[in-house]
Amino acid sequence: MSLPALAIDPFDEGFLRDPATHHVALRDAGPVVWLAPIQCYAMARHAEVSAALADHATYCSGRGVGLADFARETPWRPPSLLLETDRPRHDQTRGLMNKVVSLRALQALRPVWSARAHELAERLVARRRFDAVTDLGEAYPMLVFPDTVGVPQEGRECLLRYAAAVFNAFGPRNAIFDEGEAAAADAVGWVANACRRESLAKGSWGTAIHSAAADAGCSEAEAERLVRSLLSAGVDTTVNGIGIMMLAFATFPEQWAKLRAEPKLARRALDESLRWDSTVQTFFRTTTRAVDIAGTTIPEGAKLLLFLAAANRDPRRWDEPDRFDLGRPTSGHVGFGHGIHQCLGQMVARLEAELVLEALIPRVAEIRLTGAPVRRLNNTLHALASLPIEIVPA
Ligand code: QZP
Repeated sequence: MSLPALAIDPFDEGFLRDPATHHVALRDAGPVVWLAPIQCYAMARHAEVSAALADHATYCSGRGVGLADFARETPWRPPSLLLETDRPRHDQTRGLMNKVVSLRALQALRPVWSARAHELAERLVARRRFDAVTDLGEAYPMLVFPDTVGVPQEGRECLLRYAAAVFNAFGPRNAIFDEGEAAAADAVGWVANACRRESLAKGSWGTAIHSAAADAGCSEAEAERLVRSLLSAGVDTTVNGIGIMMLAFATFPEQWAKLRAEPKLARRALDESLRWDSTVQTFFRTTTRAVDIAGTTIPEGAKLLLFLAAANRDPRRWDEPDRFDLGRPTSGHVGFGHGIHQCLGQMVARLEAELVLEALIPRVAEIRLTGAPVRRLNNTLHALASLPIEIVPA
C-alpha cells in the first residue's frame, strides 16, 4: 500500500470555512495520508484516530500537540504541564488537577451556575431575538467560569483573546496564527498575572490548584502554569461548544421538540453536538518510534495530525453521521479526545451545556435562525462569531 499524498492544507481559509466537505476526501483517501503543504501525516477515520489517541506511548504529546515540534522549535509559550507532557509527569499533574476539577466540586457549584443560567435565559427570551454566540455562548461561560477559577474581575475580556491565540498556535504560522498572537499580546500578560496565587480568590479552583500543586512538590511557577491550563482550555471551547449546540438545535428543529418532550436528554446534548460538529477540530501527536499503519510506515519523530471532527462523522463508524440526533449513542466520539489526555474539563463543559438547556427548555418553544451563522476562523476550533436567532416563547 502506498501512502496517498494530498495537496490539502487543512489550515488554509478554504478548508477552515468548510471543513466537513474536505473531511470526506481525507477519510476516503486512506487510513493514513501525507499532507504535502504542511509536510505531515494525518488520520481522519474514526478507527485510526481513536487508536492513535489511545496509544500515548507511540503517539506522544511532549513534543507539542500543534504542528511545531518542540524537539526542534521553541514553543510560543512554556509548554502545558498537562496537554504537552507525557507519562510519568503527566499523570502527576493530571492527578492533582482531577482532585480540584471533580464531580463533587461541580455538584457544589450547580445551584449557583443554574441560577445564572436561568437569569440569562429570562433576559434573552424576553428579547426574542438575540445572538446565540455572543449573547449566550460567550456570555454564559463568562458568567460562571472565571469566578470559579477565581481570576480578577478587571480585564476578563482578555480570556477570550488569550484562548483564541492558544488554539490558533496549534496550527502553522499562517496569518491566522500571527493575527491571533498580535491580538493577544496584552492578554498573555493578564493571564500570567491572573494565575498567581496572590491574584486568585480565596476558596477558588485557582487557589485549590496552588495548594494541591504545592503538596505534590510543584514549584510556584508550575502551579501557575496549571491554573493557566484552565484558562487556556476552559473558555473558547465551551463558548463555541454552546454556540454550535444552539446551531444544531436551530438546524434540526425536531430535536428541540424531542428535548422539550424529554428534558433529561439535556445531559447528552453536548456530546451529540460535539460528535456532529466538534469544537476542537484537530490536534497533533508526534511518533516516538516507526509505526506501521495498513502497510505504510510512519517514521519516528513524525508529526501526525488527527482529525477529531472527521472521525466523529466517519460513516464507517456512525449511521447517518451528518444528522444531529439526541437519540443516538454517542459513546466513542472523540470530541473530548480519548485516552490519558481525554479532556479534564469535560464535566464542566457538560454541566454548562446542560444548565443552559435546562433554562431554555421551559421558556423556548422554537429556535429559528434569522441569518447565516458567521464563522470565526481559527486554526483549531470550529468557532462562530455570530449566530443570529429568534425564539418563539413557550
Ligand atoms: C488547550 C493547556 C483541545 C485541547 C488542545 C485544549 C487545551 C487543553 C489544555 C491546554 C490548552 O493545558 O494549556
